[in-house]
Amino acid sequence: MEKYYITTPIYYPSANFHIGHCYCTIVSDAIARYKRMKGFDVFFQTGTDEHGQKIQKKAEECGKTPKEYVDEIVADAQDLWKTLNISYDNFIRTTDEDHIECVQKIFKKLYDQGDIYKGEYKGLYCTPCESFWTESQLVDGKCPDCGRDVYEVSEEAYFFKLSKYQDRLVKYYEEHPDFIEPISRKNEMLNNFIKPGLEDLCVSRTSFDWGIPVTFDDKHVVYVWLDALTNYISSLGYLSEDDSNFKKYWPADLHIVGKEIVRFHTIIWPIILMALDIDIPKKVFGHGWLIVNGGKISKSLGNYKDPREYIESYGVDAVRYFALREVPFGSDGNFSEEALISRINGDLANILGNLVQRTISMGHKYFDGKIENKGFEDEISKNFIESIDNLESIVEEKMDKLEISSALEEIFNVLRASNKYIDDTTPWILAKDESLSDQLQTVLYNLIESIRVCANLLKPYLPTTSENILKQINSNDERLSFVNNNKYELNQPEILFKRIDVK
Ligand code: ME8
Repeated sequence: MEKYYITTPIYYPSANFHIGHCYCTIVSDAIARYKRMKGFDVFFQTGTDEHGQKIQKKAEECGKTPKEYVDEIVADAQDLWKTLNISYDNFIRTTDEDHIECVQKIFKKLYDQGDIYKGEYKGLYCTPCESFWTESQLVDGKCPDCGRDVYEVSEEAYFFKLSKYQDRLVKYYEEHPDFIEPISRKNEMLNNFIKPGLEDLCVSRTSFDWGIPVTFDDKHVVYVWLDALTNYISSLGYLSEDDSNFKKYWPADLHIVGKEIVRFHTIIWPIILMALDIDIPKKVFGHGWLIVNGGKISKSLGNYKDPREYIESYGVDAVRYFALREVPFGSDGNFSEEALISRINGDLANILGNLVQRTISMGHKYFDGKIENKGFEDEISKNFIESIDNLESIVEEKMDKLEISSALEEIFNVLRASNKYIDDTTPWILAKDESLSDQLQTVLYNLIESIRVCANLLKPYLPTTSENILKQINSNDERLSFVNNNKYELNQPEILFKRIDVK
């Protein structure tokens, strides 16, 4: 069985999880489910990035220890992923003991081989914010975060020799044109960061202690990005006694990341891996952001809602469908409740729900729910069946290019064509003539086959709805093409998606 290792970023448990975080996780889940459906041995990982100054501060503000603080948020995140039907195989926390050990071993290894060295960090410092800044980052000469004075500081720190690997990285990009997608993000990396010259990276801090201690110099904690990126291999047992998962699943097939962290995943991460002499992930995909009312999602802007509220109001698959369908994967997109409702009414209720409801009702009305293929053929039906048969390979082509919205669009085109097939074949007229009974039954059979194939193809995206549809047509046939000789005994139809009154 071919393996497929897919990851989401590991999230900071520093603020409430919002619909933007769900976006990335839903997309990754749909890809993981799709690959499983295609017979891959999938390892799908998500998790939380729990160290660093930011989290230490938040915890202090809440009067908790950092660990108490993150434990609560992590439990909440896991609850949210469960509600969204996220089928991860592993949830990693950077406070897990085996992760900590792995990071420490990597740090020591890189130090021993001379890729990490001790030096001095020189820069500008804002004491209240405990942040380092460069001259160009200041706003009117003051801290860009709090507006207070900064002063020059030097802190003892360890550095990682990024610069030594610059040429190898560029060569890697050239030899692996699919490594970074979309292509615009690769150009951005090359032009904005690599061509001006990579500087060695500060990889330890001494001014706070909520981090992984450097084993041989314990006033230092490991820089949070070195800690976080390592999650992708620590979870597989890299440098541990049992590294069988590492041997099996590494390199990752796909890291899905937001556009603002592409830099960490396509410059720092591959260089760490080069220094460790292990393979580089096959692909890093930098997706866009979900924007709410034209801006970032945040409590202070008043546009934040707990994603569970949307799920309670509209159902989990409506939220999943919106995330997957509305925005072409890679671009930014606007999230609004109006747009969500419009997708529910337009696609889920009118096209999908309506088709299933109409077809099953006619099956009961005309044949007591017992439907089989009576072998009637005409041009309209032939074309219709052909479109059902072509769908699987079209969806595959789109999914291989990570064009998830287009894959869904194609499935909905067939669902739309199924509604049109009803209008074209007019079953209610056929039903008036006893001698056309076989023709009528075949029309309904073709429709149910279309529903069956589409429901199976929709499983990665709308798992609950697919299951519900297959239950309604009483089928467990998972084949993804038109089958001639199924026999159906339909269950009663149930409404899949209620139309939402916008008022
Ligand atoms: O960056 N729309 O964590 P994070 C789409 N811990 N995606 C969004 C979004 C939005 N409105 N807001 C956030 C981190 N995201 C690090 C990752 S990986 C080794 C370490 C995405 O919690 C964001 O783009 O700040 C990022 O990919 C992910 O959520 C986690 O963000």
